[in-house]
Amino acid sequence: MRDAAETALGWLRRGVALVVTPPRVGPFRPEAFGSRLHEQRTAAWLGIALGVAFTVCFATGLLSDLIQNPQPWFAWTPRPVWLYRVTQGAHVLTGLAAIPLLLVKLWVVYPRLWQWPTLRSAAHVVERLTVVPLVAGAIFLLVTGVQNVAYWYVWRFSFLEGHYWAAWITIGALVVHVGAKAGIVRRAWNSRRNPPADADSDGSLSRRGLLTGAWLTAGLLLLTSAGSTIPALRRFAVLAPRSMTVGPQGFPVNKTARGAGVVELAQDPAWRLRVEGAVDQELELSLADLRALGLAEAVLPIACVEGWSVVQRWRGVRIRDLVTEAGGDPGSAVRVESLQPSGPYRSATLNPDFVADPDTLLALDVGGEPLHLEHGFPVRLIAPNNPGVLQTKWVARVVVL
Ligand SMILES: Nc1nc2c(c(=O)[nH]1)N[C@H]1C(S)=C(S)[C@@H](COP(=O)(O)O)O[C@H]1N2
Ligand SMILES: [Mo]
Repeated sequence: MRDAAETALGWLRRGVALVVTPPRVGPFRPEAFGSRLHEQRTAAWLGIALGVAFTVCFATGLLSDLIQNPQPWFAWTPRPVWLYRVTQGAHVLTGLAAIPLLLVKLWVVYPRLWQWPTLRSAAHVVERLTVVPLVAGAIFLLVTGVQNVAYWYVWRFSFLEGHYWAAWITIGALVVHVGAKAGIVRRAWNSRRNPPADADSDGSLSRRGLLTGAWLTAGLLLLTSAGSTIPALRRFAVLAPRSMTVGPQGFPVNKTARGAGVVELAQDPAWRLRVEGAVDQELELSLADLRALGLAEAVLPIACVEGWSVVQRWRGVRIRDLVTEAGGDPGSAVRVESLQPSGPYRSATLNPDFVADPDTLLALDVGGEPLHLEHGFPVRLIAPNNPGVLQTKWVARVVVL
């Protein structure tokens, strides 16, 4: 009994000793991480860049989510027509640029994992613990984002839900982290005019060299990816999974007709567009009937959530004309439904601003020819400033709400 108590006390003493004095082995040796590059100012500058990238990425991602899942307090607008193209391009590009920055940052700070004493105060404990969701969340977001852009759907969970909740967790942890590191960041910022001497006479990589390398890598990644949404950069877009000019009628296809299960339905000569919900009338219109209504023209982008976008010249029937034709109120909202039997993007709801917009079309033609089956033949929705996922292809029904 006494022996046991003594053994326990011995263990306790050894435990306390271990917490107070660091073991002097492996990564715990004081000289284990000799490089000057593992220092606070480098970490702070990378942190500032990552903070900006993740904030832009978070805000644009949240916006995209809101547009796709509208809330009572939020109404997206059809003007300016290019806005979603810009915000979603920024979402994907800031995420991509964050990849090399995060890797360099983790390399700069990882020696701190072995710092002694591990835990100094309650605030320090909280700060340390939030690093876990911060790093795990950031890596999760960047990896799943890249996989999604590359159509590499390997997860068992819903990408949208996983990405959405990880974003909230990461941004929450980021706020705590920025709060804890504000002093270090401020010092780095204030010393930007006269940075401390960067003795690189020994020929090893300097602090400035490391940072320049990080900015250049991020820049190169942007340059070689942004061409899927910025036409001027198209010829550099070697890393972009989709080219703006490759596909039927000279632009990409997201969901194929076969993938959507509409190959036969869309080419059936008996196809009619049904317009429902207005008073008690119900219209059934053939392609010839639609052409006879008169076609309007609009030059509008398709802006996919995956970051690519492309502007095309569309011709089609104005949605608001269809609503009036069916005896409906032009101030209504409208749901557009596809022939596609199932899938999350088989229908889209247009709020009254979109219905009223003269550029919101059920398009029959693109680039001067009838739509290719892959682009939504016989008719597809094309609306200004509308996310690609809501530009419903192979439309069967328009419901006035
Ligand atoms: N019915 C239907 N329409 C759809 C989709 C879909 O899955 N089903 N995908 C959308 C997505 S994600 C995009 S980006 C655009 C792309 O249009 P495109 O394939 O003609 O380029 O179509 C949209 N229309
Ligand atoms: Mo898309």
